[in-house]
Amino acid sequence: MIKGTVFITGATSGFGQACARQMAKQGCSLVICGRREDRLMTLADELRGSVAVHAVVLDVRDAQAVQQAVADLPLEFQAIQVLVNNAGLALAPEPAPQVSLTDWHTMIDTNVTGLVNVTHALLPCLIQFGSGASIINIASSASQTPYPGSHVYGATKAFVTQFSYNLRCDLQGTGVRVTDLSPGMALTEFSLVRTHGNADAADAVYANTVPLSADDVAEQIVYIANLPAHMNINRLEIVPVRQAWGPYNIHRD
Ligand code: NDP
Ligand code: 8X3
Repeated sequence: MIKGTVFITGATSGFGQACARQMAKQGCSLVICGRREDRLMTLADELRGSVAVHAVVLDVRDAQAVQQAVADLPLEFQAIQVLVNNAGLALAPEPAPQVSLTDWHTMIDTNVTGLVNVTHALLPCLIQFGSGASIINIASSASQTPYPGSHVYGATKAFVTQFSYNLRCDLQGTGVRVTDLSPGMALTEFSLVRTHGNADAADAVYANTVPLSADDVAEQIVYIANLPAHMNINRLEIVPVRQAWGPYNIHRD
């Protein structure tokens, strides 16, 4: 049962937005973050009809801004029970030699450094909450399944998976749970971002198949956060029925 506040990064779109809406239905008070202020405020206005919402325009890559945002949390939002480390992105689905170093850095800065920034800033709150608290890190099926064009993206998500496991070791005895939630293909703005705004290329990713929806993933987040306090899911990988592994790719002369 969620009695405290749910802190969601990347709430302006996709999983984070769906999660905010579903957590609001559970009656949870929310801290929602993202860089796009207009979207964030629209969501906050929508949800304030039912629950308390604190909206923070935040770039997770900025460690100082993250620390300040946590320091500035109004008293009523300080009992953080659930951290949903969701903000993240893939860039450039092209093969590695064609990808700019800037895109690689942006993925590392967001998916690795940003997630670490938020986790570090909120650990004291989560430990203070203790039994029943959860860190839910959104990794990806790409953290364990290599594929062409995943290069740094999949590697950042492998970091998220291993960081989740390692955190569990260090949080033993605190009651704080850690889960790596790893979705496969899901229809959000993810592919639009990945293709640098190429709508046709993004639509092609989801054409003639049935991806997960943002709500499918948000439901898993709500489920994990609501588990009895003595239970921890270490890793939960969810994929569409239509997504399965391929064989090794053989290069032939
Ligand atoms: P979306 O693009 O729809 O949402 C991404 C969210 O991350 C946005 O709210 C965006 O907000 C936020 N974000 C990105 N960069 C930053 C930043 N520097 N600081 C703060 N917020 C940021 O994609 P998804 O909902 O699909 O992605 C959510 C997570 O799920 C990501 O970590 C992604 O890697 C992962 N994932 C996605 C899958 C998919 O197929 N869709 C599958 C597996 C995992 P804003 O731009 O306003 O800052
Ligand atoms: C996103 C899922 O399959 O595009 O993490 O890597 S996939």
